[in-house]
Amino acid sequence: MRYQRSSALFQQASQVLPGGVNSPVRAFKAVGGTPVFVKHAQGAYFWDEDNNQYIDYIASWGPLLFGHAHQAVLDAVIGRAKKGTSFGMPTALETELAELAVSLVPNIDKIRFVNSGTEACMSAIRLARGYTGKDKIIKFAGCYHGHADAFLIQAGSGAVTFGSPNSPGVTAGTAQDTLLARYNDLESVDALLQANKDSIAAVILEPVAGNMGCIPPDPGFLQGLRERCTQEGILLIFDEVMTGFRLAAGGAQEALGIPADMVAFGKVIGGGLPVGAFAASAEIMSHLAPEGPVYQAGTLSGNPLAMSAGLAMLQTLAADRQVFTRLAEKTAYLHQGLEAALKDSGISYRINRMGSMISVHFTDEDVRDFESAAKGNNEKFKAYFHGMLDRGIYLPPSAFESYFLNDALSYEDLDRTIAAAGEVFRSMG
Ligand code: KE4
Repeated sequence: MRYQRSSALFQQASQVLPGGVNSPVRAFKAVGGTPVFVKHAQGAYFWDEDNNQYIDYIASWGPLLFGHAHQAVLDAVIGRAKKGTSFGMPTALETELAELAVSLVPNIDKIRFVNSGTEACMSAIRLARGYTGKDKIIKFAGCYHGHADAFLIQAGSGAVTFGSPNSPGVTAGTAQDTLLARYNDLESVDALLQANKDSIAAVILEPVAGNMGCIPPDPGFLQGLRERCTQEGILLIFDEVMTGFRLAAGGAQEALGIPADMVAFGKVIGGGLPVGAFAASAEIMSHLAPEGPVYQAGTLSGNPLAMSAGLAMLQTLAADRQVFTRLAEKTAYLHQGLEAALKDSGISYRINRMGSMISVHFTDEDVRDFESAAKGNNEKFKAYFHGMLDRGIYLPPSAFESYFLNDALSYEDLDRTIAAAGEVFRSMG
């Protein structure tokens, strides 16, 4: 592969954009090398500025369930743009998308649109605190809920795992209200519940983790959280920015059968345009401004251009529920192919998968939380990533990310991917 144009563009970008990108993971820091710059994309493929073609396994980090430039979304956005892109006034489109989302997702009566998953999770936490009158939240090490201060917290020292900032600019004051538990470990939650009686507003987690690679919940984990939150009067918040409208039309609540008190969305709900959302019962949402006292606002929230993309996306998946089965089957096929290629390679590995989310970990122990995910051999991951990139297969440029399959992927694409992986694993072994 030639990367001259991308390299030149990265140099130029780095003069005026911090790190040359507008979101850190794109800069290839975790895998080294120079990020490829995309010129255009269609279906399961994109072409970089050097005209190299790739099979895309990130799908814009999840939004593009049906692949790039899906006709229904294009038609909606192009048609809508001609009528004006944003008004700062209510439009019927917002209601139409809200009604469709509420009809698809269990346990929600009302929804508020924002512009990113970060905004959705940040606002959900504020609403939970306003609704319960309590300050602390429990999150899980390795789960990512966007870059709001309350979430940029890592496990601190101390037996009860008080949070400490994991980014400059996040204050100790903020960190003290974020408690860290271990994913798939109900005992770590119980310790925090005991040590913080009557002061926890919410537990927030990715019901299927995708930011440690893909980590499915152990059987009983989510049910255990549900029971504890119900018992303690704590709101259970599912961050479904990744899983929403991807695991099922009703997201993880439907796929896993566990009811949340509040749900945050992003990615698919915007069809590739900036949309986030958070949703809950009418009772909880009645506390949100202007109906209630918890303030939240946004200039471009619900703008008709983004709403038109989200509506086209949700209408398409609502009318084609088989897409979730097709995606799960394609992901299982890829899993089997990668497993077959790895089995005789002499390389230690684990593959985690749920629905159309999958990740490969170069380790000899099961990956079921951040600690075990962090034991993966990153040198092997880098070799795998670049070996696949050079063969025209674009994987997430970090071991702590999930693949996101899209429905435009054909079985020929999957076979090409598996064959490329076989070559790479043989070169790594
Ligand atoms: P955004 O603010 O990036 O739209 O959403 C934040 C967010 C919230 N919750 C979950 C479960 C998420 O995965 C995300 C964002 N996901 C990352 C990929 N791991 C987006 C890619 C990026 O940061 O550039």
